[in-house]
Amino acid sequence: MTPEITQVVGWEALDSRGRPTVACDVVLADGTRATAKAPSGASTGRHEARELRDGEERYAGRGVRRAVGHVNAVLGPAVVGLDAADADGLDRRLRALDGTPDLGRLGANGVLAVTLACAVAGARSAGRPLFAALQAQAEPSLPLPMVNIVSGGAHAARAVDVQDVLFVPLGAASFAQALEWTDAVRRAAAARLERLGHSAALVADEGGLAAALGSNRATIELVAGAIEDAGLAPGTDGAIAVDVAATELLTGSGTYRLASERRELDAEELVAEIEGWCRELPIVSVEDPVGEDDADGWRAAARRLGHLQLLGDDLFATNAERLGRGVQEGWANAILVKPNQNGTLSGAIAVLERARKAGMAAVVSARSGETEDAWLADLAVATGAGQIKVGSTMRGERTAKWNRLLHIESVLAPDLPFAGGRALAPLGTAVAAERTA
Ligand code: 2PG
Ligand code: MG
Repeated sequence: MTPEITQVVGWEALDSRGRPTVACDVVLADGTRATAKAPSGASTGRHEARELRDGEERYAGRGVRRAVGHVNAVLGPAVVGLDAADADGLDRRLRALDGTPDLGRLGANGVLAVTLACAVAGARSAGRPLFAALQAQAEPSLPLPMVNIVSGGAHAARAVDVQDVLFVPLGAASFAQALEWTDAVRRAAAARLERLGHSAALVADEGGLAAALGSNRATIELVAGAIEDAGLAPGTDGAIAVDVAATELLTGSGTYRLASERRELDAEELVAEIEGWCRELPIVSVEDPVGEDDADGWRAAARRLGHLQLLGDDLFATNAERLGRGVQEGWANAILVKPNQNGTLSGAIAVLERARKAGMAAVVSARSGETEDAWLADLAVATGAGQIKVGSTMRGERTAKWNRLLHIESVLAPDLPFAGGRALAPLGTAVAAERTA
Protein backbone atom coordinates (compact mmCIF):
# COMPACT_ATOMS: atom_id res chain seq x y z
CA MET A 1 0.00 0.00 0.00
CA THR A 2 1.16 3.49 -0.84
CA PRO A 3 1.51 5.90 2.09
CA GLU A 4 -1.88 7.31 2.94
CA ILE A 5 -3.21 10.67 1.81
CA THR A 6 -2.69 13.29 4.52
CA GLN A 7 -3.72 16.52 2.83
CA VAL A 8 -5.77 17.68 -0.17
CA VAL A 9 -5.89 21.33 -1.21
CA GLY A 10 -7.89 22.69 -4.14
CA TRP A 11 -7.20 26.01 -5.86
CA GLU A 12 -8.36 27.94 -8.88
CA ALA A 13 -5.93 27.81 -11.84
CA LEU A 14 -6.26 28.87 -15.50
CA ASP A 15 -6.57 26.61 -18.54
CA SER A 16 -5.07 27.22 -21.98
CA ARG A 17 -8.00 29.43 -23.00
CA GLY A 18 -7.40 31.59 -19.93
CA ARG A 19 -10.51 30.24 -18.23
CA PRO A 20 -10.56 29.09 -14.62
CA THR A 21 -10.17 25.41 -13.85
CA VAL A 22 -9.79 23.33 -10.70
CA ALA A 23 -6.29 22.38 -9.56
CA CYS A 24 -5.62 20.04 -6.69
CA ASP A 25 -2.53 19.45 -4.49
CA VAL A 26 -2.21 16.14 -2.68
CA VAL A 27 0.30 15.34 0.10
CA LEU A 28 1.04 11.79 1.27
CA ALA A 29 2.28 10.56 4.66
CA ASP A 30 5.82 10.08 3.30
CA GLY A 31 5.91 13.74 2.20
CA THR A 32 5.26 13.05 -1.52
CA ARG A 33 3.41 15.91 -3.21
CA ALA A 34 1.59 16.10 -6.53
CA THR A 35 -0.67 18.54 -8.33
CA ALA A 36 -3.16 17.92 -11.15
CA LYS A 37 -5.59 20.16 -13.03
CA ALA A 38 -8.84 19.46 -14.82
CA PRO A 39 -9.15 20.23 -18.58
CA SER A 40 -12.33 21.66 -20.09
CA GLY A 41 -14.06 21.40 -23.48
CA ALA A 42 -15.73 23.96 -25.73
CA SER A 43 -17.76 21.56 -27.86
CA THR A 44 -19.22 19.73 -24.90
CA GLY A 45 -21.85 17.02 -25.15
CA ARG A 46 -25.06 16.75 -23.16
CA HIS A 47 -24.05 13.40 -21.71
CA GLU A 48 -20.75 14.53 -20.17
CA ALA A 49 -20.03 14.71 -16.46
CA ARG A 50 -20.89 18.26 -15.38
CA GLU A 51 -18.42 20.95 -14.42
CA LEU A 52 -19.45 23.31 -11.66
CA ARG A 53 -19.05 27.00 -12.60
CA ASP A 54 -19.79 29.91 -10.28
CA GLY A 55 -21.95 31.92 -12.68
CA GLU A 56 -20.76 35.15 -11.08
CA GLU A 57 -19.41 38.22 -12.81
CA ARG A 58 -15.73 37.34 -12.50
CA TYR A 59 -14.36 35.43 -15.50
CA ALA A 60 -17.72 35.86 -17.27
CA GLY A 61 -19.36 33.36 -14.96
CA ARG A 62 -16.67 30.71 -15.46
CA GLY A 63 -15.03 30.94 -12.03
CA VAL A 64 -14.67 27.63 -10.18
CA ARG A 65 -14.46 28.80 -6.57
CA ARG A 66 -17.48 26.74 -5.58
CA ALA A 67 -15.96 23.57 -7.04
CA VAL A 68 -12.69 24.39 -5.28
CA GLY A 69 -14.62 24.93 -2.06
CA HIS A 70 -16.12 21.43 -2.38
CA VAL A 71 -12.62 19.96 -2.89
CA ASN A 72 -11.43 21.61 0.31
CA ALA A 73 -14.52 21.05 2.46
CA VAL A 74 -15.98 17.73 1.24
CA LEU A 75 -13.96 15.69 -1.28
CA GLY A 76 -10.50 16.24 0.22
CA PRO A 77 -11.35 15.43 3.85
CA ALA A 78 -13.17 12.28 2.69
CA VAL A 79 -10.09 10.82 0.98
CA VAL A 80 -7.58 11.67 3.73
CA GLY A 81 -6.36 8.34 5.13
CA LEU A 82 -7.02 6.42 1.87
CA ASP A 83 -4.44 4.74 -0.41
CA ALA A 84 -3.52 7.25 -3.14
CA ALA A 85 -2.82 4.52 -5.67
CA ASP A 86 -6.19 2.80 -5.25
CA ALA A 87 -8.07 4.73 -7.94
CA ASP A 88 -11.09 2.39 -7.81
CA GLY A 89 -11.58 2.82 -4.07
CA LEU A 90 -10.97 6.56 -4.16
CA ASP A 91 -13.31 7.15 -7.05
CA ARG A 92 -16.07 5.08 -5.43
CA ARG A 93 -15.79 7.33 -2.39
CA LEU A 94 -15.82 10.51 -4.51
CA ARG A 95 -18.86 9.38 -6.53
CA ALA A 96 -20.76 8.40 -3.41
CA LEU A 97 -20.13 11.82 -1.87
CA ASP A 98 -21.52 13.60 -4.91
CA GLY A 99 -24.44 11.22 -5.29
CA THR A 100 -25.49 12.34 -8.80
CA PRO A 101 -24.70 10.39 -11.99
CA ASP A 102 -23.07 13.40 -13.68
CA LEU A 103 -21.19 14.62 -10.59
CA GLY A 104 -22.90 17.97 -11.05
CA ARG A 105 -23.59 18.57 -7.34
CA LEU A 106 -19.98 18.89 -6.17
CA GLY A 107 -18.60 19.39 -9.69
CA ALA A 108 -16.91 16.90 -12.02
CA ASN A 109 -14.04 19.39 -12.47
CA GLY A 110 -13.19 19.15 -8.75
CA VAL A 111 -13.68 15.38 -8.61
CA LEU A 112 -11.37 14.83 -11.59
CA ALA A 113 -8.61 17.06 -10.19
CA VAL A 114 -8.67 15.08 -6.92
CA THR A 115 -8.61 11.64 -8.55
CA LEU A 116 -5.77 12.66 -10.88
CA ALA A 117 -3.62 14.31 -8.22
CA CYS A 118 -3.96 11.20 -6.02
CA ALA A 119 -2.88 8.91 -8.89
CA VAL A 120 0.13 11.08 -9.70
CA ALA A 121 1.15 11.23 -6.01
CA GLY A 122 0.72 7.46 -5.60
CA ALA A 123 2.97 6.73 -8.59
CA ARG A 124 5.57 9.25 -7.45
CA SER A 125 5.68 7.81 -3.95
CA ALA A 126 6.20 4.30 -5.36
CA GLY A 127 9.03 5.64 -7.53
CA ARG A 128 7.25 4.54 -10.71
CA PRO A 129 6.31 6.53 -13.80
CA LEU A 130 2.55 7.10 -13.92
CA PHE A 131 2.10 4.89 -17.00
CA ALA A 132 3.63 1.98 -15.11
CA ALA A 133 1.66 2.61 -11.92
CA LEU A 134 -1.82 2.94 -13.45
CA GLN A 135 -3.83 -0.23 -13.03
CA ALA A 136 -4.97 -1.23 -16.50
CA GLN A 137 -5.44 -4.73 -17.86
CA ALA A 138 -4.10 -4.01 -21.34
CA GLU A 139 -0.60 -4.33 -22.78
CA PRO A 140 0.96 -0.86 -22.71
CA SER A 141 2.00 0.78 -25.97
CA LEU A 142 2.90 4.16 -27.46
CA PRO A 143 -0.16 5.58 -29.22
CA LEU A 144 -0.53 6.64 -32.85
CA PRO A 145 -1.17 10.40 -32.74
CA MET A 146 -3.92 12.16 -34.71
CA VAL A 147 -2.82 15.77 -34.89
CA ASN A 148 -4.81 18.89 -35.62
CA ILE A 149 -3.58 20.74 -38.71
CA VAL A 150 -6.54 23.06 -39.43
CA SER A 151 -9.24 23.95 -36.92
CA GLY A 152 -12.77 25.19 -37.38
CA GLY A 153 -16.00 25.15 -35.42
CA ALA A 154 -16.04 26.26 -31.80
CA HIS A 155 -12.22 26.26 -31.68
CA ALA A 156 -11.67 28.78 -34.47
CA ALA A 157 -14.54 31.26 -34.37
CA ARG A 158 -16.32 28.98 -36.89
CA ALA A 159 -13.91 29.78 -39.74
CA VAL A 160 -15.26 26.58 -41.29
CA ASP A 161 -17.81 24.15 -39.84
CA VAL A 162 -15.83 20.96 -39.25
CA GLN A 163 -13.94 21.34 -36.00
CA ASP A 164 -10.72 19.40 -36.61
CA VAL A 165 -8.93 18.34 -39.77
CA LEU A 166 -6.18 16.11 -38.44
CA PHE A 167 -3.15 14.32 -39.83
CA VAL A 168 -2.75 10.62 -39.04
CA PRO A 169 0.84 9.39 -39.62
CA LEU A 170 -0.32 5.87 -40.42
CA GLY A 171 2.92 4.53 -41.79
CA ALA A 172 5.34 5.99 -39.23
CA ALA A 173 7.59 3.43 -37.58
CA SER A 174 7.88 5.20 -34.23
CA PHE A 175 6.17 7.91 -32.22
CA ALA A 176 9.08 10.28 -32.86
CA GLN A 177 8.81 9.74 -36.60
CA ALA A 178 5.05 10.29 -36.41
CA LEU A 179 5.66 13.77 -34.99
CA GLU A 180 8.38 14.56 -37.55
CA TRP A 181 5.99 13.74 -40.38
CA THR A 182 3.28 15.79 -38.72
CA ASP A 183 5.56 18.79 -38.54
CA ALA A 184 6.31 18.47 -42.26
CA VAL A 185 2.57 18.37 -43.04
CA ARG A 186 1.87 21.36 -40.78
CA ARG A 187 4.59 23.41 -42.50
CA ALA A 188 3.30 22.44 -45.93
CA ALA A 189 -0.26 23.34 -44.93
CA ALA A 190 0.92 26.72 -43.62
CA ALA A 191 2.76 27.39 -46.89
CA ARG A 192 -0.34 26.47 -48.91
CA LEU A 193 -2.45 28.83 -46.81
CA GLU A 194 -0.04 31.68 -47.38
CA ARG A 195 -0.02 31.06 -51.12
CA LEU A 196 -3.81 31.41 -50.99
CA GLY A 197 -3.45 34.76 -49.24
CA HIS A 198 -4.31 33.63 -45.70
CA SER A 199 -2.21 34.16 -42.61
CA ALA A 200 -0.51 31.13 -41.08
CA ALA A 201 0.07 33.15 -37.91
CA LEU A 202 -3.55 32.86 -36.85
CA VAL A 203 -4.03 29.79 -34.71
CA ALA A 204 -7.06 28.31 -33.00
CA ASP A 205 -7.61 27.07 -29.43
CA GLU A 206 -5.55 23.91 -29.94
CA GLY A 207 -2.79 25.56 -31.97
CA GLY A 208 -4.20 24.44 -35.32
CA LEU A 209 -4.17 26.76 -38.33
CA ALA A 210 -7.36 28.79 -38.57
CA ALA A 211 -8.50 30.06 -41.96
CA ALA A 212 -11.84 30.71 -43.59
CA LEU A 213 -11.30 28.75 -46.80
CA GLY A 214 -14.92 29.03 -47.84
CA SER A 215 -15.88 25.39 -47.61
CA ASN A 216 -15.27 22.31 -45.52
CA ARG A 217 -14.12 20.31 -48.52
CA ALA A 218 -11.55 22.97 -49.45
CA THR A 219 -10.14 22.77 -45.93
CA ILE A 220 -9.74 19.01 -46.07
CA GLU A 221 -8.25 19.29 -49.59
CA LEU A 222 -5.67 21.72 -48.24
CA VAL A 223 -4.48 19.11 -45.73
CA ALA A 224 -4.54 16.35 -48.35
CA GLY A 225 -2.35 18.56 -50.58
CA ALA A 226 -0.01 19.23 -47.65
CA ILE A 227 0.51 15.50 -47.15
CA GLU A 228 1.69 15.23 -50.77
CA ASP A 229 3.82 18.39 -50.50
CA ALA A 230 5.53 16.80 -47.49
CA GLY A 231 6.58 13.91 -49.74
CA LEU A 232 4.34 11.40 -47.98
CA ALA A 233 2.15 8.85 -49.75
CA PRO A 234 -1.53 9.64 -49.02
CA GLY A 235 -3.33 6.64 -47.59
CA THR A 236 -0.22 4.66 -46.68
CA ASP A 237 2.27 7.02 -45.03
CA GLY A 238 -0.29 9.50 -43.87
CA ALA A 239 -4.01 10.10 -43.93
CA ILE A 240 -6.68 12.42 -42.61
CA ALA A 241 -9.08 12.27 -39.68
CA VAL A 242 -12.02 14.67 -39.49
CA ASP A 243 -13.92 15.67 -36.35
CA VAL A 244 -17.17 17.11 -37.66
CA ALA A 245 -18.36 17.80 -34.07
CA ALA A 246 -21.83 17.85 -35.62
CA THR A 247 -23.68 18.39 -32.33
CA GLU A 248 -22.42 21.97 -32.66
CA LEU A 249 -23.98 22.32 -36.13
CA LEU A 250 -27.50 21.36 -35.11
CA THR A 251 -30.28 23.85 -35.69
CA GLY A 252 -33.40 23.97 -33.53
CA SER A 253 -35.27 21.85 -36.05
CA GLY A 254 -32.83 18.94 -36.11
CA THR A 255 -31.05 19.88 -39.34
CA TYR A 256 -27.35 20.72 -39.62
CA ARG A 257 -26.09 24.13 -40.69
CA LEU A 258 -22.87 24.36 -42.70
CA ALA A 259 -22.61 28.11 -42.16
CA SER A 260 -19.38 28.54 -44.13
CA GLU A 261 -21.16 27.14 -47.20
CA ARG A 262 -24.58 28.69 -46.44
CA ARG A 263 -26.20 25.26 -46.55
CA GLU A 264 -28.58 23.42 -44.29
CA LEU A 265 -28.71 19.62 -44.52
CA ASP A 266 -30.63 16.84 -42.84
CA ALA A 267 -28.70 13.95 -41.29
CA GLU A 268 -28.85 11.73 -44.40
CA GLU A 269 -27.62 14.59 -46.58
CA LEU A 270 -24.83 15.46 -44.16
CA VAL A 271 -23.65 11.85 -44.02
CA ALA A 272 -23.82 11.67 -47.84
CA GLU A 273 -21.76 14.87 -48.05
CA ILE A 274 -19.13 13.40 -45.70
CA GLU A 275 -19.17 10.14 -47.68
CA GLY A 276 -18.32 12.22 -50.75
CA TRP A 277 -15.30 13.75 -49.00
CA CYS A 278 -14.18 10.27 -47.92
CA ARG A 279 -14.46 8.89 -51.44
CA GLU A 280 -12.21 11.52 -52.92
CA LEU A 281 -9.79 12.33 -50.10
CA PRO A 282 -7.56 10.08 -47.95
CA ILE A 283 -9.81 10.15 -44.88
CA VAL A 284 -9.51 7.17 -42.51
CA SER A 285 -11.42 8.40 -39.46
CA VAL A 286 -14.65 10.38 -39.04
CA GLU A 287 -15.64 11.66 -35.59
CA ASP A 288 -19.16 12.77 -34.62
CA PRO A 289 -20.54 13.02 -38.19
CA VAL A 290 -24.00 13.69 -36.70
CA GLY A 291 -25.33 14.92 -33.37
CA GLU A 292 -25.04 13.09 -30.06
CA ASP A 293 -28.71 12.02 -29.92
CA ASP A 294 -29.42 11.59 -33.63
CA ALA A 295 -30.05 7.82 -33.66
CA ASP A 296 -31.20 7.76 -37.28
CA GLY A 297 -28.22 9.85 -38.29
CA TRP A 298 -25.81 7.44 -36.59
CA ARG A 299 -27.49 4.52 -38.35
CA ALA A 300 -26.93 6.28 -41.66
CA ALA A 301 -23.33 6.96 -40.66
CA ALA A 302 -22.77 3.29 -39.73
CA ARG A 303 -24.13 2.28 -43.12
CA ARG A 304 -22.15 4.74 -45.21
CA LEU A 305 -19.01 5.40 -43.18
CA GLY A 306 -18.66 2.18 -41.18
CA HIS A 307 -15.87 0.96 -43.48
CA LEU A 308 -13.74 3.76 -41.96
CA GLN A 309 -12.95 4.46 -38.32
CA LEU A 310 -16.28 5.84 -37.14
CA LEU A 311 -15.48 7.60 -33.90
CA GLY A 312 -17.95 8.64 -31.21
CA ASP A 313 -17.07 11.59 -28.96
CA ASP A 314 -20.20 13.50 -27.84
CA LEU A 315 -22.01 10.28 -28.75
CA PHE A 316 -20.44 8.19 -25.97
CA ALA A 317 -19.18 11.00 -23.69
CA THR A 318 -16.79 8.47 -22.07
CA ASN A 319 -19.85 7.11 -20.31
CA ALA A 320 -20.04 3.36 -19.59
CA GLU A 321 -23.79 3.21 -19.98
CA ARG A 322 -23.77 5.00 -23.35
CA LEU A 323 -20.92 2.80 -24.52
CA GLY A 324 -22.93 -0.29 -23.50
CA ARG A 325 -25.89 0.90 -25.56
CA GLY A 326 -23.62 1.80 -28.45
CA VAL A 327 -22.08 -1.67 -28.49
CA GLN A 328 -25.55 -3.27 -28.44
CA GLU A 329 -26.88 -1.10 -31.21
CA GLY A 330 -23.71 -0.75 -33.28
CA TRP A 331 -23.45 3.02 -33.14
CA ALA A 332 -19.74 3.29 -34.04
CA ASN A 333 -16.56 1.22 -34.20
CA ALA A 334 -14.32 3.54 -32.16
CA ILE A 335 -14.60 5.69 -29.05
CA LEU A 336 -12.96 8.94 -28.01
CA VAL A 337 -12.05 8.86 -24.32
CA LYS A 338 -11.78 12.12 -22.40
CA PRO A 339 -11.36 11.59 -18.65
CA ASN A 340 -13.22 14.77 -17.76
CA GLN A 341 -16.28 13.60 -19.69
CA ASN A 342 -16.39 10.69 -17.30
CA GLY A 343 -15.35 12.55 -14.15
CA THR A 344 -12.97 9.98 -12.67
CA LEU A 345 -9.75 8.29 -13.72
CA SER A 346 -10.92 4.76 -12.90
CA GLY A 347 -14.17 5.43 -14.79
CA ALA A 348 -12.24 6.47 -17.90
CA ILE A 349 -10.01 3.38 -17.65
CA ALA A 350 -13.07 1.14 -17.25
CA VAL A 351 -14.61 2.65 -20.41
CA LEU A 352 -11.37 2.02 -22.33
CA GLU A 353 -11.32 -1.59 -21.18
CA ARG A 354 -14.96 -2.16 -22.04
CA ALA A 355 -14.37 -0.72 -25.52
CA ARG A 356 -11.34 -2.94 -26.07
CA LYS A 357 -13.30 -6.04 -25.05
CA ALA A 358 -16.01 -5.07 -27.54
CA GLY A 359 -13.37 -4.95 -30.30
CA MET A 360 -13.58 -1.18 -30.72
CA ALA A 361 -10.68 1.14 -31.42
CA ALA A 362 -10.00 3.89 -28.87
CA VAL A 363 -8.56 7.40 -29.00
CA VAL A 364 -7.54 9.02 -25.72
CA SER A 365 -8.18 12.75 -26.11
CA ALA A 366 -7.26 16.08 -24.57
CA ARG A 367 -9.77 18.95 -24.42
CA SER A 368 -9.65 22.25 -26.25
CA GLY A 369 -9.15 23.93 -22.87
CA GLU A 370 -6.06 22.14 -21.56
CA THR A 371 -3.39 22.54 -18.90
CA GLU A 372 0.34 21.88 -18.85
CA ASP A 373 -0.29 18.50 -17.18
CA ALA A 374 0.94 15.39 -19.01
CA TRP A 375 -1.01 12.58 -17.27
CA LEU A 376 -3.10 12.04 -20.41
CA ALA A 377 -0.02 10.68 -22.20
CA ASP A 378 0.57 8.17 -19.40
CA LEU A 379 -3.08 7.12 -19.52
CA ALA A 380 -2.84 6.42 -23.25
CA VAL A 381 0.33 4.36 -22.77
CA ALA A 382 -0.88 2.41 -19.71
CA THR A 383 -4.17 1.40 -21.30
CA GLY A 384 -2.64 0.52 -24.68
CA ALA A 385 -5.43 2.66 -26.14
CA GLY A 386 -3.60 2.76 -29.46
CA GLN A 387 -4.40 6.36 -30.47
CA ILE A 388 -4.16 9.83 -28.93
CA LYS A 389 -5.50 13.25 -29.93
CA VAL A 390 -3.99 16.30 -28.25
CA GLY A 391 -4.47 19.19 -30.71
CA SER A 392 -1.60 20.55 -32.80
CA THR A 393 2.14 20.08 -32.31
CA MET A 394 2.53 23.55 -30.84
CA ARG A 395 1.54 25.45 -27.66
CA GLY A 396 2.85 24.31 -24.31
CA GLU A 397 -0.31 22.59 -23.09
CA ARG A 398 -0.11 20.36 -26.20
CA THR A 399 3.66 19.78 -26.22
CA ALA A 400 3.48 18.75 -22.53
CA LYS A 401 1.75 15.57 -23.74
CA TRP A 402 3.84 15.03 -26.89
CA ASN A 403 7.05 15.57 -24.91
CA ARG A 404 5.95 13.07 -22.30
CA LEU A 405 5.43 10.49 -25.06
CA LEU A 406 8.79 11.35 -26.67
CA HIS A 407 10.43 10.93 -23.27
CA ILE A 408 8.73 7.58 -22.65
CA GLU A 409 9.73 6.30 -26.09
CA SER A 410 13.33 7.49 -26.06
CA VAL A 411 14.33 7.16 -22.40
CA LEU A 412 11.80 5.79 -19.90
CA ALA A 413 10.52 2.71 -21.75
CA PRO A 414 12.25 2.30 -25.12
CA ASP A 415 11.07 -1.31 -25.34
CA LEU A 416 7.38 -0.40 -25.53
CA PRO A 417 5.81 -1.12 -28.93
CA PHE A 418 4.47 1.76 -31.06
CA ALA A 419 0.83 1.08 -31.92
CA GLY A 420 1.10 2.66 -35.40
CA GLY A 421 -1.54 2.43 -38.13
CA ARG A 422 -2.81 -0.90 -36.81
CA ALA A 423 -4.49 0.98 -33.98
CA LEU A 424 -7.17 2.40 -36.26
CA ALA A 425 -10.50 0.61 -36.34
CA PRO A 426 -9.83 -2.08 -38.95
CA LEU A 427 -10.67 -0.60 -42.29
CA GLY A 428 -13.21 -2.56 -44.22
CA THR A 429 -14.98 -3.96 -41.17
CA ALA A 430 -18.44 -2.61 -40.62
CA VAL A 431 -19.68 -1.51 -37.22
CA ALA A 432 -21.35 -4.05 -34.94
CA ALA A 433 -24.92 -3.41 -36.07
CA GLU A 434 -23.92 -4.12 -39.63
CA ARG A 435 -22.15 -7.31 -38.64
CA THR A 436 -25.18 -8.69 -36.84
CA ALA A 437 -27.74 -7.47 -39.40
C1 2PG B 1 -13.22 17.30 -29.44
C2 2PG B 1 -12.40 18.13 -28.47
C3 2PG B 1 -10.94 18.11 -28.78
P1 2PG B 1 -13.54 19.95 -27.00
O1 2PG B 1 -14.36 17.67 -29.79
O2 2PG B 1 -12.83 16.20 -29.84
O3 2PG B 1 -10.64 18.55 -30.08
O4 2PG B 1 -12.89 19.43 -28.37
O5 2PG B 1 -12.56 19.72 -25.92
O6 2PG B 1 -13.84 21.40 -27.23
O7 2PG B 1 -14.79 19.14 -26.80
MG1 MG C 1 -14.76 15.69 -30.87
